[in-house]
Order: sequence, then structure tokens, then C-alpha cells
Amino acid sequence: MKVETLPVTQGSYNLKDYEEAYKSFDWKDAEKVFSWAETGKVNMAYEAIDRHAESFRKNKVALFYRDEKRNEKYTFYEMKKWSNRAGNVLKEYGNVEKGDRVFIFMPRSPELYFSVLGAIKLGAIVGPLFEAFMEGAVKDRLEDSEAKVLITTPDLIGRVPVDELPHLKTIFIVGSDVEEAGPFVDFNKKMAEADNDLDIEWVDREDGMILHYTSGSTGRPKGVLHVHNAMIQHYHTARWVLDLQETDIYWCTADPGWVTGTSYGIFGPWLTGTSNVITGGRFKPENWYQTIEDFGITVWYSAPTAFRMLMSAGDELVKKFDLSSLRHILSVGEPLNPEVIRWGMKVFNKRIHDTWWMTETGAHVIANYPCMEIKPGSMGKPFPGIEVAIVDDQGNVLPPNRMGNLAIKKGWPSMMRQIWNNPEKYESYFLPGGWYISGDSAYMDEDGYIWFQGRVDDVIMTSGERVGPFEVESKLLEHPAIAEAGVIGKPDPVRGEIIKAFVALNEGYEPSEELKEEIRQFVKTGLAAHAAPREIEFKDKLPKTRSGKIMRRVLKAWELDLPAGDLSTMED
Ligand code: 6R9
Repeated sequence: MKVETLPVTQGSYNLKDYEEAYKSFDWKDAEKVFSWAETGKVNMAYEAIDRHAESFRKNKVALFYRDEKRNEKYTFYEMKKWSNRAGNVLKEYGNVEKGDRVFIFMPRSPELYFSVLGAIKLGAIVGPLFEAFMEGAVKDRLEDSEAKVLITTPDLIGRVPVDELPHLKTIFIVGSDVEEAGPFVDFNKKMAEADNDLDIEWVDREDGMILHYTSGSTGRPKGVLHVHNAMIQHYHTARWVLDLQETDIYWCTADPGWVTGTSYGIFGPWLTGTSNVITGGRFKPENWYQTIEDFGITVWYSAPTAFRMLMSAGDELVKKFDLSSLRHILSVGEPLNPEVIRWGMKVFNKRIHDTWWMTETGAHVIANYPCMEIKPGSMGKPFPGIEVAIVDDQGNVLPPNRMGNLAIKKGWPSMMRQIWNNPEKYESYFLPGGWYISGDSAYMDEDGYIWFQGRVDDVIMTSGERVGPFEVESKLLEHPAIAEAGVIGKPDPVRGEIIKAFVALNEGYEPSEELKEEIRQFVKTGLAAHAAPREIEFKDKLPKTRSGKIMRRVLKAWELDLPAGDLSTMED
């Protein structure tokens, strides 16, 4: 089969550099860029902010922030001061110490970023929560992590069941006219009075830094812990994959509630001293193009669903904006369709570069580098210094063009170090021989390009967000009308997949459109809007194994009109 390729992007290095690096790349050398290589004093937030504030980048803009109400910018010097203040506030009023879990549940705003950095400066472990989470999702995460401090807003505090969270001692509210009583502290007021200087807590490279909850196909969401050492990979992937340079204006559209919004919305850009644009508010194609034009975005990192939505907004709209500043565009989170890449060539005259990685990997693992030819539909090649292979279920490496488990050899710098409170779960990711099993299936072609084939498990990727069917099913079962529930991802041209629920009703309930809407609202308000099933189908009974497990693969087969496969374990 003839595979189409697209020519290289004019990046800051060429294929020869890349090939050289590929042969000789050594993570030990890669560490030398950090100040701790000389001083021995480690802290991610110091490397990301303070170090630049003490250099020629002092007055360079670190953060451009814009939403419907605010339009602000902060230099590295100002970011240092504000994050120091945040650190002081957390220490003084929240007694935050090294290792404590500090959760942040609020929409994007400069205060969110000051808080993340301030908490990391204290050696705390930051848990960012997506603003769309509702009470059940918030409670699960605060409970499992035993968070001591929460930073949130007046709009969101109603979703935090404070009385049911004994470990939660202090709640900072970011808003105006905050009433200070019990655990509640007025964040902005304390920030206004706080000191600009802070004693940074120097940590060990293996100390915890960020805790991202993510979904699997079974069980509750799990806390994936990353340590300060991850900065090595954040820095070098920001250099090689994002290709960030001194004069770049970079925009990552992801929220810090998801791993892309921290690794590449905070750490990667700031470790490399890059000007970082952050926007709040809802997705609107006009606003996105306007953002690129107004800030003169040069490097843009987004996701297939967003590109597909822009695509469906039409090519005429693109022409209304001056997007000539763009030099490098990247994508992550779901398969990037060749069609979208072709559209990008047409309207931006630029390639869109796919990248593959996961919450658990902490940073890029596979990418299309600016200097290499792209094969549309392929995720690219492994990052230098990381061993990626396709293995069978026993961990044997498969030859080219054979589909199997996408696996990574244990030991890359930004690998997760723990599943919070769940060592068995952590161990279950690895096969003998040190292979980390991603849960994705793929094959590698003879040129070393990797082609995504699907998830091995039932995890749903909807609009680039990872949703565990179990979490949605559990919520559905809390509804009084529902006796049984099974949830699958149904292919969708824009969102990648949408969530479809099959439900069997309890006696006394009748299927109806109103009931569907009520169920949808129930999940939306109990869990999160993005986790609510867009489609619901009533069934008398759901297919189950004899041990009572819902057989999602049978539901999927029903949905897609496919053979259901081996039914020997199904009950009658
Ligand atoms: C960073 C992030 C991880 C899962 C992963 C895979 C899917 C990510 C992809 C991709 C096809 C790509 N995924 N990148 N699928 N092509 N370029 O997305 O982390 O939320 O943990 O999701 O996303 O299935 O296993 P996370």
C-alpha cells in the first residue's frame, strides 16, 4: 500500500540533528540544563519561574491571560512574586507542608496558576480538578487523596460536600466579599496582604508534585502521581516536539484539570522560558481564531475534536483572520484523522503534528517532529531515549506491521510513580520484562512510525476527554428508575466518540423521552456534563456474564451491528 507523506515543517532543527540526537540521546546529559545540576536544589516551580525571573527573561511576559472579563499579562518577575504570595498564603492560613495534597477546583484564571506554582514551591502535591466536575466526582477525588486544602470559587463551592470530607481543613475561596468563617478563607484578601518573598522548599527529585485523577475501564478514577523529576522530559519535549524558541508565543488550549493542561499548559512552556497564552471561557471558533490573531500565536497545541469543530465552522471563517503568525501546530488526545490534517494544510498552509502520550506517561512519548515527514494517520515516532514497542500479552516484542499492545520500557523520566493509595493497580500496568502496557493497541511500520488502532479496554474518549464507563454506570445506578446500566463509546464524526448508555428499568417505571432527559440531567449534575450520556436506550435486560458483569462488548456489537464474538460466559 502506498502511504501518503507530507513534507517537513521548517522547524528550528533539521532531520540530521534529530537523527543524531536519536542515536546519542542520553537522559543524564539532558539534566544539565537545570540549575539543580549545579546547585543540587530541586523544585519544578523554581525552574519554571524564579530561574527566569533572575535572568535576562525577568521582564519577558510569562503569562498572557484573557477571558470575557479579564485581559492581563504577567512577566516572569511578576509570576515569581505572585506565586510566592500564593505559597505564603497557603502556608500561613492552610498550614501547607511538603507532601500535603492541595486541590484546585476552579475555572482558568491567573489565580489558578499562582496557586499551582505556589503550592509546588512548598513541596505540596497539587490536584487540579476540572471545573465541570459535579459533587460526586469532586468528593471521590478529595476523599481518595485525603486533600487537606482546597482552592475554589463561590460558584463551585456548592459542589464540595465539605461536611463529608474530614481531611479537608482549609478552603480558600477566590472571589469578592468572601465571608471568612470555619474552614473558609478569602484568598484574594490574603494575597493582597502577603509577602513577596518565600523560602522555597527544596525537594528530592522523586518527591510528589502533581496528582491527576483519570479513568480506567474498571473501578473508581485513580490518582496518577507525578514527581519533580518529570521536568526533565517536560523540558526536552517542549524543546523538540513543541519546538519552543525564545520568541515564540505559545497557546495550549487544554484545561489544567487534564494532564495536557499542566504538562504542556504550565511546565513545558515555562521550563523553557516561553510566553504562554491562557484563555478562559467557552469554545467559539471566532474567538479561537481571534486569539491566534491578537496574540500572534506561533505554536498552537490543541485536540482533534477542536480541529473538527473548527473545520465544521467552515473555511470562509478562517479567511476573516490573519493567522500568518502560526508556524507550528500540534494535536493530542484522540486519533487525528488524515482528513483534518489535509484541512489544516488547506486553511493554515501548515501541517498538524500528532503527539501521543497519556496521563500515566506524564509527557510526550510518540510524536511527529517538525523535521520529519508525516504519514497522515500515524502518531509519529518515539521520543529519543524512550523505548517503545508493540508487544503481545506476554510481553514479547512483535515484528513490524503486527498489531498488539502499545508498550513503553519502564524508566522514562516523567513516568508516573504511584497510583495513589493503590499499589496493586500500579503494578497491574507492567508486564515482566519491564514493559508498561498503555491500554492502546497499535502497530509499528517498517520505518518506525506508529499507527493507533484503538483502546484495548472500554475506556471512552469523548471530545478528547477520558471517561471511564464504570463511573458513569455507577452514577446511573443511583437513579431510582434504573436497575441495570451499561455504557459504551459510540463512534461520532466530531467528538470521536459519544457516550451511549443502555439501561434496564426497575418495576414501576416506563421508558419515555422525559425519563431519558431526567437521567441525562442526573448524570450531568451528579458527575459532570461531559460524562452524561448523549444517547440512552432502554432494554428489558442487559447482557451479563454469569458472574454478573455487564458485557460492554456485546452492547457495542449491538450498537455497531457487528458479530458479538464469544458468548460462552454470558448468562442465559
Ligand atoms: C494526553 C492524554 C490517554 C489516551 C491514550 C489514547 C488516547 C492520546 C492520542 C490518542 C490516538 C493520539 N490518545 N493521544 N489516541 N492518537 N495522538 O490525552 O492523556 O487523557 O490520559 O488519555 O488518549 O487512547 O491512551 P489521557
